[in-house]
Amino acid sequence: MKDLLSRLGIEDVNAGAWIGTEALPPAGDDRVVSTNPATNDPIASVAIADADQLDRVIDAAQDAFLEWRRLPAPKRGEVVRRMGNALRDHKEDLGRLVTLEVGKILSEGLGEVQESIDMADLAVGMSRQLYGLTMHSERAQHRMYEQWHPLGAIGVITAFNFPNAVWAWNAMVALACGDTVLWKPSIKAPLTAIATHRILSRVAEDAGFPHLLTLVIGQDAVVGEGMIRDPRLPLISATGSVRMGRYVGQVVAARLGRCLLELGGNNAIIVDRTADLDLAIRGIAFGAVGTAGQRCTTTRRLIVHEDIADEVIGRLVAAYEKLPIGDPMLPTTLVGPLIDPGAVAQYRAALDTIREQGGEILTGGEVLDRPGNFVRPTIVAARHDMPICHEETFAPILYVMRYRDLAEAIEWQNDVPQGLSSAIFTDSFRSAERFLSHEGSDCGIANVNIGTSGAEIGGAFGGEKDTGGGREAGSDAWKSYMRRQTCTLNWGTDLPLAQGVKFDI
Ligand code: UN1
Repeated sequence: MKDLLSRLGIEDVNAGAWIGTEALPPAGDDRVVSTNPATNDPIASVAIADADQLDRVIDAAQDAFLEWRRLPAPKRGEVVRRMGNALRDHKEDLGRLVTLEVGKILSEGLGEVQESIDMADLAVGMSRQLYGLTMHSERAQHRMYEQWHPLGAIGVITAFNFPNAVWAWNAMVALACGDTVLWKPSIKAPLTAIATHRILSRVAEDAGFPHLLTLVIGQDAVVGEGMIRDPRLPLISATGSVRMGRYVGQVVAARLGRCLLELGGNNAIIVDRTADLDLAIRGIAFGAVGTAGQRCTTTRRLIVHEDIADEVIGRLVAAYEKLPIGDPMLPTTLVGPLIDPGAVAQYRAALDTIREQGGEILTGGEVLDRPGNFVRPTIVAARHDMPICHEETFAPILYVMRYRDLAEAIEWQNDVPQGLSSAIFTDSFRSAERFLSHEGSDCGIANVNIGTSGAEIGGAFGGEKDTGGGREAGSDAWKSYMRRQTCTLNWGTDLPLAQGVKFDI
């Protein structure tokens, strides 16, 4: 572990405020300790940033923006390309650090860094495709078009569960768009942020733009609050709980800033009578158990046709009982720990509530008697009207409910406050199309014969309702990071007014 940390420049005590490669001296004695969730042993600590440091960091990000936006977009893309290569060079180490710090299994830790590399590649292409539309003017010898300009320094607030990739969704695109990026990572995953920030800030420095990336690690009430209130950050992109997003959205709206919110999910898989159960079982297991149930896209509800419910449940329970739980660094492990003892307490509390509300635990339902935050993935025989099925518990708990007809299944799938991801397993063309129609899933993501998690970056990622409405990563998500300008040019010798208005002087 020591070797890994020293290769990534992580020290026993690390700075919590960074302007490019420059670490600001500690503001005081307050430290946050990053711990390994598989043991609860400390890894290293970070001197947390205060409001004055945040102020300096935002100033630096804004000054850097004024320079960076002058570079043509494809040349900015070239810097992003080099960042992608730097991530490739450090993929193994960064992936291991993700696993060490947040406990996801190593193939997911590596996959997360791959997701960031993919984002860099995508953003390089985008840097040549930041296109606007042209419109036909109603006036002779006039031309109308829209163009997109860089927006400013962007504030990116990320959660512990994707401590690298979700930042990259935002940062790689924002950089290509001509913005600079201030990152506030979760204080549960500060080391991944520091290591990533330092690697990519070296690239930025070599390219002659040393302050493209800035980083603050601190308390929500201080640096989070400071960021969302600061008009120097025209866009705040925040990932986390619905409660957090509702607050951030309101504060940023009050200053008429822009928000991009990626909040909770309560994702369901529907399995209809025609489904290929071999596919379905694997899709459900990865969706519900992957990342120990700590993805926003985790499958939390299984809505299964009553005719096949016994078989599906039987096969799932058998699969769950064989799941290798343990050290996430081992290649054979499929279930790592929850992030911290607080998450274990929430898992326990959810189990109590499930029992009170009449749910029956079919497998799992226990905390492992060993160091670290290990819990057994759990399947619950549930009913749609149990209130807990409408909440997001960030743990591997799957609620199974039996339906009679597809209309009922889709109604249940949609009848929760969140609207992130959804899926159906079916071999029926009619069921698939109905699920994808305007009367089908109301989520931002809707899949057929694929689980709810593990989206590729080429599409726009995000969800409706309480999930916050934001879209990140691919497609035209870049538009959130730029400002649109509509331009009308008159190349004639007359000055006609639109809508036929006359104003002759
Ligand atoms: C998250 O949990 O915040 O689709 C993001 C997925 C991943 C991203 C999850 N690509 O599961």
